[in-house]
Amino acid sequence: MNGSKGVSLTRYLIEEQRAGRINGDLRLLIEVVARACKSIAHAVSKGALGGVLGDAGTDNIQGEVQKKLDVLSNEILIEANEWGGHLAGLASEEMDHCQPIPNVYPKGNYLLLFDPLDGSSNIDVNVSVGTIFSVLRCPDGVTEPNDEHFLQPGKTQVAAGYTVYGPSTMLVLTVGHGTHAFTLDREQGSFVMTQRDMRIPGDTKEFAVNMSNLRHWHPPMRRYIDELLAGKTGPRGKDFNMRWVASMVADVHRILTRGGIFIYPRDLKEPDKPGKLRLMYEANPMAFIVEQAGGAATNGYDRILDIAPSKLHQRVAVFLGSKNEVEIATRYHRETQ
Ligand code: P6P
Repeated sequence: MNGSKGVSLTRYLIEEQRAGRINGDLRLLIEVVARACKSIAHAVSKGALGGVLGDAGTDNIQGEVQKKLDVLSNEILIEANEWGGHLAGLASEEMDHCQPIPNVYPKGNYLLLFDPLDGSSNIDVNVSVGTIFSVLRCPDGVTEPNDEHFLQPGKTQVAAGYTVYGPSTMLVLTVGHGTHAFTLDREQGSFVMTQRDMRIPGDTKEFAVNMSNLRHWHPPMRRYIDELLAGKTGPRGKDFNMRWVASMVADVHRILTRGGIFIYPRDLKEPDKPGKLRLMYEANPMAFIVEQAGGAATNGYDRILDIAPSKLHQRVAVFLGSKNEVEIATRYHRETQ
């Protein structure tokens, strides 16, 4: 830990509020989301003993089979956030449309978007999964937000974070002033800062991609990966290593911790889709977190945080992580425009 021993998430947020960088409602929102993530961590950690593994028997709007824990995590986040008075609405990967806050509760000025359990295909094989969240301001004067009100570019986010349910449960957060990591102290039941100001090295020898899609990639993506695979004898002059957890949260956490580049490009397997990952509640929050840690995030051509959304569940190609690698891969794509 770098000089932040014992600083709880609550204390960090109070200090951010005292410094005028966040207000009380945003502090409450983040505390509530963190508390919901503790409940999700508890459910995930029970595994087979909790009776929550396996499929829910339903599909989400993405046409993906929902796991029981997808549905449970979604319900935990909704129940935790709807009564606090800090939100005007929320949106989730697991729900077709956004959900306004019921009129029985007071409304706030924020919009919360989340992927309640990213990487859920890994749950049944006991591999790390995570929750990803993004916070936007609700447009002035809007008390019944609809999907349109959520369609704001990622650079307008006021906070973003993820919780990775791994060997330890860690919440990684940015409110626009650096990226910080908090580890769940299960005995105290609180998140404690274990890394202040995470920094992603500009260079790396590690890439994360699903290589089984190689034959479907467009030429600039093939060129970039072929050069990495050529190693010392190739144009990059060094050997690279590969990791692919198939949980974005786990792969991004590794990159935040020791560098790397994460790629999910558009491909010819589904040519009508601009990518696999979702812009609003996967790519945008991760891009904010990564940029605040000195990294970069593009869709191969443009900065992800500059993309003007057109649909709540729209997909996007993702190149994120060590700045110099993202710049090389992005340059190769721009050269083909
Ligand atoms: P593939 C999980 O389903 C996810 O949305 C991300 O967390 C992960 O990076 C990616 O999809 C894995 O995709 O095609 O390798 O299964």
